[in-house]
Amino acid sequence: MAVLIDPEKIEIERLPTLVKLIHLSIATHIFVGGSTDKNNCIENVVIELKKATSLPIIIFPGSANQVSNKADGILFLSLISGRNPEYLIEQQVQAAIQVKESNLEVLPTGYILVDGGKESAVERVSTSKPICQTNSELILKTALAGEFSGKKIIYLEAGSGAKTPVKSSIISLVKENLTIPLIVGGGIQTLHQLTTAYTAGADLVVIGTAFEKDPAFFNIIKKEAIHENIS
Ligand code: 1GP
Repeated sequence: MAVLIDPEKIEIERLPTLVKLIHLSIATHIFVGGSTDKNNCIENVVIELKKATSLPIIIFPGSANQVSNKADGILFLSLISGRNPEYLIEQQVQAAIQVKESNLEVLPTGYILVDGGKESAVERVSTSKPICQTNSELILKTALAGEFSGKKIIYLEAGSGAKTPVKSSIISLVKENLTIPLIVGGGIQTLHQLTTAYTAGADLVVIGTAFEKDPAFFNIIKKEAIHENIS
């Protein structure tokens, strides 16, 4: 499981305490990023996290402004569910030299926004529409097009704070047809939803909002997860 930290939403002084809680949980990765980073604080957040943890820190950027050489890797995202060139290729071009000159592990990722039941920040910022979860064929075709275009990961995103996470039937369908890893996130707030996503075939599940709402959430996940044998 990956914990998502949005630099815009976290107070930097809280990070050491937060990391202790993350260490109690089953998290294997920390993702850092957000649809916006108005105060340009991503680098400071990464630096503070690196002081406190040896878990891999992966940038999950909302734009080319969110590249930090201090992290371990970057999801080099292309919003392939949308048709806005800004998020298909323009931001990537803007970030390219900085990424090239960094030591970041580059993880080319096909990012697919599906409808999570309310307008997401990704939808608002990218001005691109999510794919309806009833249109499983389009979601699958988009994921396959991502793999065939050379993406190394597909990320199925219902949007941060989604009312409806990605349906298990969608996760299974995409997973069965891909040969590359599948990340799933958006709206996962309970252990049941987490286990459902993994059982359906997610390789990594990302959780942000549930942890922001209740910092004890991952401790609960740890205790129950051991019981249910998730890792
Ligand atoms: C959003 O997939 C992530 O990009 C996590 O979503 O904040 O709803 O957990 P939540």
